[in-house]
Amino acid sequence: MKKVVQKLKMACTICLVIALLVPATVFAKATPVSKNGRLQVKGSKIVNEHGKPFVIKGVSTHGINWFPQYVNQKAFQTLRDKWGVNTIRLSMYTAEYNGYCTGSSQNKKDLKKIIDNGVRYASNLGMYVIIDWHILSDGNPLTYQKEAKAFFKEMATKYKNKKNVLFEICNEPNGSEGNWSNIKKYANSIVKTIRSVNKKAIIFVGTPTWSQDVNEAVNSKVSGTNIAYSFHFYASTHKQDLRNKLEAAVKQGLPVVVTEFGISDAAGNGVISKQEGNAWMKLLDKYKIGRVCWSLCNKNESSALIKSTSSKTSGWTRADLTEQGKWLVKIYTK
Ligand code: IDC
Repeated sequence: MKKVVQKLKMACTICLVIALLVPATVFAKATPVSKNGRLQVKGSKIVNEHGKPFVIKGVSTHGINWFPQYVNQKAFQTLRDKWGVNTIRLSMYTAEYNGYCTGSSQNKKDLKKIIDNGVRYASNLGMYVIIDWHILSDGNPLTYQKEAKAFFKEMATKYKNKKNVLFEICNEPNGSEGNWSNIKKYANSIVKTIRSVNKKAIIFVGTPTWSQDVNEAVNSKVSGTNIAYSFHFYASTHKQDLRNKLEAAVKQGLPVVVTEFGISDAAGNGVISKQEGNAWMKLLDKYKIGRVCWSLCNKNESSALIKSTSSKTSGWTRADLTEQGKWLVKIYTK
């Protein structure tokens, strides 16, 4: 009996010593990035570092120029732990709302600081982060090509060792000058700039007509590796004919990610359609297509995820969420 007690004591001491020696990080929660590592484009799919399909489940900020308060670590943690989100998109308007290319040089610095904070919070939490060059009223990406080159050179250099940083180089080309020929010209040049310092990060290229015409890219791809194409939809406006367009492109092998969507109308407002939203999710699930929902803010519009009456910037409960917000959490956590 004495011997048994002695052995038990010994075992306890050993356990205690091991527990003290093993650093706390070993016990840290597995995160999307710790489990999946660097994402890559393989055929028409986004895969993890083990070559297995990875589905981006993201939330986009509204313009960080407009709603910077949501770029905080607690917010991202709520998204990761309570909403099932693995990716944050940091949207930086280039023209509107103190846009990067239209504001002062102090404004440029402020915006880059927000991006830097956002990347740090996402990295701390093991989440992916998309840096989005949010062209919109500047429909032709060539309009601010010079600024984009300098910006992406800086970002690609700064984050070249970060596995979790992805680049979206033109949110939504539109208008007659936002055509595929101009987008390609722009993309080839930006891809070259990024690749001169950063060989591997995924680059998303927007497509004509507010990132709907993925068909244009099918037989006319941008050269390089780890490049995918953006497709955007707003379910209350965009329905089956657009789903057909997306499906056709994916069937032809085009790597596509829905880097922005909502279930409101295309203006980001009006009635929402959960029914159309569900039909879209069914299609995206079928092909394991990534998706990022617009937007993390409390603006009084139906595409906002937080109610305008809630001023919380993290730790939201159901009562703080809009109809789209509640729908999204249900979809992402099911
Ligand atoms: C919308 C915002 C809205 C803002 C408007 C104009 O929700 O508050 O006033 O932009 O800047 C997009 C764009 C995205 C739009 C969104 C909804 O990428 O910037 O945000 N949308 O209209 N493409 C299709 C829809």
